[in-house]
Formats: sequence, C-alpha cells, structure tokens
Amino acid sequence: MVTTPTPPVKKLSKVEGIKERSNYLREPVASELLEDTNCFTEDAIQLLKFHGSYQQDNRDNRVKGQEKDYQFMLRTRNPGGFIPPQLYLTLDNLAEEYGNGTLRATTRQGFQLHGILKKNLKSAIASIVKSMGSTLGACGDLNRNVMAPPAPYKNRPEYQYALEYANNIADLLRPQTGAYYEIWLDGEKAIAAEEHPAVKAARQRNGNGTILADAAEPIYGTQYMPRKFKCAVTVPGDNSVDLYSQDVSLVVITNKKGELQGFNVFAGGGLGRTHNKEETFPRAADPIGYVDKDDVYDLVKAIVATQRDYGDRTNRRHARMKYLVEDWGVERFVGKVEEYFGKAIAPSKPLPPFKYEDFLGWQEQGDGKLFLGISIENGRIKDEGDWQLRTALREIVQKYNLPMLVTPHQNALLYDIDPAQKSPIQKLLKQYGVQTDPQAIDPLVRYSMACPAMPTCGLAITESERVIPGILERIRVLLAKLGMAKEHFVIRMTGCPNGCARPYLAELGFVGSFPEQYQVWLGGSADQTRLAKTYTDKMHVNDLESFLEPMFVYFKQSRQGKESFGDFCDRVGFDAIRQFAATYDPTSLKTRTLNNRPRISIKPDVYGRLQEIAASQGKPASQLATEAIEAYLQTIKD
Ligand code: SRM
Ligand code: SF4
Repeated sequence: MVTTPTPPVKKLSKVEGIKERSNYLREPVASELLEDTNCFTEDAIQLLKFHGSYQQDNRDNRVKGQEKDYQFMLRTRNPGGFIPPQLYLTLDNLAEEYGNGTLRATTRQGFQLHGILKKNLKSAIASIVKSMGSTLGACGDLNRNVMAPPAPYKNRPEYQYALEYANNIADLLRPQTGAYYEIWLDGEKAIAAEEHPAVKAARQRNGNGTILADAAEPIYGTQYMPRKFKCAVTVPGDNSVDLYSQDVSLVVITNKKGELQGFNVFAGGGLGRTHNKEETFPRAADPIGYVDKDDVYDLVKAIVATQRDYGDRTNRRHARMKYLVEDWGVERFVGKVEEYFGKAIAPSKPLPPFKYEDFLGWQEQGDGKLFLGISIENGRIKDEGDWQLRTALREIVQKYNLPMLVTPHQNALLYDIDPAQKSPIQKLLKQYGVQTDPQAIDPLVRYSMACPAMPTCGLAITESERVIPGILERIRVLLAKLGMAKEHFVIRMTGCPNGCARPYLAELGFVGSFPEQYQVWLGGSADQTRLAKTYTDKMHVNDLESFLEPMFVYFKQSRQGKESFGDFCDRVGFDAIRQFAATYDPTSLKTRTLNNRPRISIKPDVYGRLQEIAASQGKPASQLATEAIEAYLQTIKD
C-alpha cells in the first residue's frame, strides 16, 4: 500500500508569511495599486513578482539623500519563447509609450520591459493580456517560463512535441488564483488558448498528496513554492535550453516513426549563489530516469510536490530544489518523488551527446517556409546609430504578420516566412543595419551573453550588459595579437553571482564580485554540459589582457587537436594554468604587448555614447577615443 507522505513542520521565512497572508496574491498589491504613490511597500513588492513585475530604480539616477527614481520591470511568460505578432507589436508600443524605448529578450525566452512607472503598470499589463500575452508567473516562487528549443521545424516531430509539452507543463503549473485578472483587468477574464484536457485532468488528479486540499490553488496552496522553479523540454542532442541549469528538464523520446513515447527526466539543476557563502553553489541537474508520455504530468507534479513539501521554507538562500537534491542525495530524492508518483521511475533511455544550438540565419522550416534567427547583442532590441533593430523588427512583423520565438540565448527568430518574402525582408534588415548572416558575426559576440545588471538590476555589483561589448572587443584584439584571430569560445557575464546569463556553464565566465572586478570561472564545456569552476575571485576589468594572455598562450601551445578552451582548462587543471601564468614572460612575445599600452577608465554612460558614435562612423571605439582626446589636448596646447 502506498502511504501519503507527511511533510515536516517548518518555521516560515518572512516571504512565506507574506504569501500566506496575501489571499492568493491579492493583498496588499490590489490596494496599493490604487494609491497615488510611485512605489509599493516591501510586502507588495514580493507579491508583485508573481504578477510578473519587479520594483526597481534607475541606479544611474541615485542621489544620496534623495528619493530613488522608482520604476518597474515587466517580464512576459511565454512558453518556448512564442510571441504572436500582435503581442510583439504591443510590447514594442509599450516600450515606447511607457518603457525606456527598448525591449529585452531574456535568457529564458521571455521579453522584459524596463522603466515603467507605477501609474502605467496596470495599463501595460492589461495591454499585454489583451494581446494574447501574460506576465503571470514570470517571476515569483512558482514555475517560471518553461523553455523549449526555438526551432520551428515542421518536419521534425520531436521539436513539435518539445514545444507542445513546454506549453502543457506551463499550463499544468500555472497559478489558478483569480487575483491577476481582478487586479490588472478589473476581473475581465482573458481569452486564452484552451488547455489540453489531459492537463486539466492532471491538475485535479491527486496522486498520493500531489494535490492539496485547496480549491483555489490545488498544486501550490497558499504558500506557493519555497522558491522559483524552472523547467525546460528539449529533444535529444539539443542543449539550446541549457538543460543542466533547470530544476526539471524533460527530453522528448520518440520511436523510429517519430511518435512520442515519453521523456528522459533530469532534476536538481540551478545556478544562483552568493559570494563568500560556500553553502550556496551552482549545480548541474542529474538524470533521474524515464517516464511514459501518459505519466509525464503526474511525474512533474510529484517532483513539484516533493520540493513544495520538503524544500527549505526557512532560509531562502537554501530554498531551491537543487539543495534538496544535494542534501538528500539523488537516490533519496528520487525515492520521495516515487512516493508521490505512486510507482518506480524507469531507467533513462540512451541519449546522444548534447550540443549548443542557436538557430541563427536563414533556414528551411520543413514545410516550404523559412525561418530567420537574428542575433541580438545581449538581447537588447533598440535603435542605436545605424543599427535600427527595433524599427526593423516592428516593420517586418507589422508588414508580414510573422510570429516570433525568443531564444534561450537572448536572440529572436521570425518564422512562417514565405520564400517570396525573403528578399524584401533581407533588404529591409540590411537597410536598418541588421546582420542576418551568422558567419559574419564575431563568434565571441554570437556565443556570448550578459545579464542586464546596471542600471536597472537592484542586485548588480558590477556592470554587465553595458560593458561586455568592450570586453569582447578587447579579447578579440588580444587573441589576434597572440595569433589566434579565429579562436572563439562561449563567454558569459553577470553583474552578480545570481547567474542570470548562466555564466557557470560558460567556457569563460565573468561574475561581478566588487565594483569593476569580476570572479573568473573556467572549464565549462562549449556545449554547456559541464559546470565551470572559480579560477579567481577578483580580476580588475583593467587587467583583462594581462590576466587572460598567459592562459591563451598556454592554451595555444598545449591544446590537443581541436580541443576547446573550456575542455583544455578542465583537462590541464587550474594548478597547471596558474603555474604557467606565474612563470609567463609577456616580453617573450614578438609582437608589442597590450600590457604596455596605457589604459584609462571612463564612465559607463560616456563609454556608451562613445561606442554609439564609433559604430555610426564605422571605426573602433578606441580609435574614436584617441582622436577625441588628441583633439582636446590640441585645444589646450593652442
Ligand atoms: Fe535572474 C534575479 C534578470 C534568468 C537567477 N534576475 C533577477 C532579477 C529579477 C533581480 C532582482 O531579483 O531584483 C533580475 C532583473 C534584472 C533587470 O534589471 O532586468 C534578473 N534573470 C534575469 C534575466 C532578465 C537575465 C537576462 O539576461 O535575460 C533573465 C530572465 C529570465 C526570464 O525570462 O524568466 C534571468 N536568473 C535567470 C537565470 C537563467 C535561467 O533561468 O535560465 C538564472 C540562473 C538559473 C537559476 O535560476 O538557477 C537566474 N535571478 C537569478 C537569481 C538567483 C536564484 C537563486 O537560485 O539563487 C536571482 C535572485 C533571486 O532570486 O533572489 C535573480
Ligand atoms: Fe542582476 Fe545579478 Fe541577475 Fe545580473 S546576474 S541581472 S546583476 S541579479
């Protein structure tokens, strides 16, 4: 006989109390929204996240002793990155009308709007919902946007299943509270796509305690999850979703005829950590077995119930499911999941190795139509100098009514393109300075990611998105100087250790640790199947070249065949790299070293303008800076 697991009694953290008292995410958000203020109280801020919004302030505008420049970030929840044309146009309008004039494609395939004032929040959310979008559950302690490969291959059923099940898992774990529609749409119910009947049935089916006796939130109850919860569905061999970083990843298993059989299941991944707190760490998900397609919702519910009932609700730093898996060990964790599931989990099916995929450029989608993956540096859709991506995308979506998929690498993909539309679309993109040939993009840029950090992220310690173009340019110059001009690897940067751009799975990860200083993580694999490790805690941004040069030289001298930089660092180990660096003599290089070139720091906003003007004049920022300084010095001399 299977017994219902009994959850342990827990001492609640502050946020648990806020959730519990909120009447299913209603108060105090509903009341405070009506107040004529520019910000919310702490309790409302916590709950607002569940509605898809973060209270932020523009950190560039902080003045000691003065009130912060409060504004709100809105994040969409769109499984598999799917954005219908009318939603894209609405987001674009909102960015202009209420936001900061940009749209931000995120690392979980959503869009973010920044800079919205409190008084405009309701109208912005209502517009999104009325355009078939949603922000409900984009943030907060519940299931977040479910990821799937952004690959609209109509002739590859496994990709269709991945998208279908990403949608279904998102539906299964969607909060059921009416709070969202009451607050943002005055109770008007949105017209949403019908849920799959199997999903509806699964939400109500109680397998050994997976459902709570709670009519309003059968899966979550009054306290929702202990912490955020992240899922992805992918296909064998495709690691575009970074499956090792997710709480739960499902891998589609089909038979030879391409019919869906079930899913391999991975669990316990997660990246966030805190500096100087050894008990927090990134963790790669473990394979836990295989589940038939008919049982997949029950297994997902069983995993959710395990974390819901046994996850740490006292210490939020220890509340992600990865810590439960780590503390218990995989075997005990799986045992508890099986109690809720009601049967044993089958062994995993064999899988091919996972590869990095980004789906850029023009490609056939398998039904006579085309798709186009467009690289967006750090996901920021904006008009800047000759690069008018925002205008270009708006015009194309407006004119051709094309759907979009946001990719897990902060890029966007337009699909269902009639071959006759290729040439005019290509022409339009060229006219607005948008590159569509992925081979023409520097691979350091193509494979890199950076989180937003300053000025919107309240947790940022350093810059990230605003400085990474300059960092990549400097690394490219350094590689060229070392005779490695064609070399590339996956570089990811974040402004703090939370890991939003998944730096712990990069070959070279920069993680903000002190102002202008970064932890450096090395040894991740080029396909994000192995975690990197901390090489150093502090690298000043000014020391980038002198820090990296010995490593690159060692790599050049000692790599095996076509070994990637990440694999090299992992194979030789950090002691060997440190030893090489300690005895490395830069003057032994025939070429002039960059270390001898003086460097100066400038304010980020000045750097931004410098880059903008340099791009519009088609010259490197360093050349423009030299010209500008020379011109100024000339005036002083005169
Ligand atoms: Fe994140 C918090 C941005 C993906 C781990 N993340 C934040 C906040 C909301 C800051 C805050 O709490 O005040 C950031 C807003 C910045 C801004 O100004 O926009 C933020 N996270 C992002 C995005 C926009 C980064 C990007 O470059 O695209 C991504 C939005 C994804 C989405 O559409 O849902 C984003 N965040 C991630 C990922 C990657 C992923 O999910 O694949 C991670 C690491 C994976 C993981 O969760 O383990 C991630 N974000 C965090 C954490 C650390 C969580 C933890 O377990 O410790 C925080 C802080 C927190 O939750 O306390 C955080
Ligand atoms: Fe902010 Fe840190 Fe996430 Fe970057 S990694 S967006 S700095 S929370």
